[in-house]
Order: sequence, then C-alpha cells, then structure tokens
Amino acid sequence: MKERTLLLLKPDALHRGLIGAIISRFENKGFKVVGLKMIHITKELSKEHYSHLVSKPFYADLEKFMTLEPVVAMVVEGKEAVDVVRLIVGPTNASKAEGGTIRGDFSNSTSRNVIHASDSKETAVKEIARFFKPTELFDYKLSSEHYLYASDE
Ligand code: IDP
Ligand code: MG
Repeated sequence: MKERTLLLLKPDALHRGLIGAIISRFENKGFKVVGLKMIHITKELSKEHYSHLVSKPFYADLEKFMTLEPVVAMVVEGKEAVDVVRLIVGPTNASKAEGGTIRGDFSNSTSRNVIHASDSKETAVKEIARFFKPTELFDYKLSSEHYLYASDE
C-alpha cells in the first residue's frame, strides 16, 4: 500500500512562483518527499517521457515548453500514492478540473497545466528511474506516519 510516484512541476509552475504552494499540497495530505531537484529536460528525455504523445499535433509545442526552462522533479511516498496524487492533481484539461485540485486551482489550460504525475504503478516505477538515481532518493521517518498507516487500512 505504501507507494512512490513521480511529479514534475512544469515550467509554468516555476514562472508563476507556485513551487511552494504545490509542494505544500502533498505535504498537507501526508505524503513524504523522498526526492527533490531542479532539472533541465532535454529533447531526448522529453521524447522518452512523452513517447505516447510524440505523434500528436501538439507534441512540438509540448516539447518546446518542457525543454526551454527548468522543471522541479519530485518523488513522493505514501499510501496509494499513485492514485491519490492523481486525484490531488486533477484531470489533464485544467478547465474541467474541480476546485481543490492543483490543476483546478492553478490552471485553466490543457497544455500549461502546471504539473505532471505518473498515471499508474508501472509508469511510476519507470518514471522514477528515468529522473532519479537510487542515491538521489532518501528514506527517513515522518513524525506523522503514525497517523497515516492505521492498522485497519
Ligand atoms: P497527464 O499530464 O494528465 O498525464 P497526458 O495525456 O499524459 O496527460 O499528456 C501529457 C501532457 O501533454 C499534458 O499534461 C499536457 O501538458 C499535454 N497535453 C495532453 N493533451 C493535450 C492536448 O490535447 N493539447 C495540448 N496539450 C496536451
Ligand atoms: Mg500522462
């Protein structure tokens, strides 16, 4: 039940000074940040990460957007992290995202939707390995973990 998932705070989140506000959402929910760094995504890495989208008409714009400016890459850990993080993030088209989700509160766009999150457990394993070396991931105990893993869940 304890899982890890990958997040990328996209260039629009950095430009708009939203890094702290976004990271707080995951901390407030009880997730533990186990990896965090600023990186520059190359065109090659973009093509690998968005391999399911390279043939789409919007891919050129997506690649330019994701590679021109730095992003913040982050791994969070917690109960059912992959699914719960996707719920906190909201749907791809932020115009349809509910208030209370990150995309619902911070974006009104499909392409500039401030954040990426892995979409399945299998994808999360691949994406964490794509962006983080094992030595860049850290294990420590949150004092609140006691509340997060109740014995009846
Ligand atoms: P996700 O980010 O919610 O997982 P994906 O379908 O994996 O959504 O798409 C990856 C990213 O590609 C989106 O977050 C968005 O930035 C961009 N994107 C997806 N669909 C469209 C579109 O129809 N128009 C423009 N950009 C899109
Ligand atoms: Mg996706």
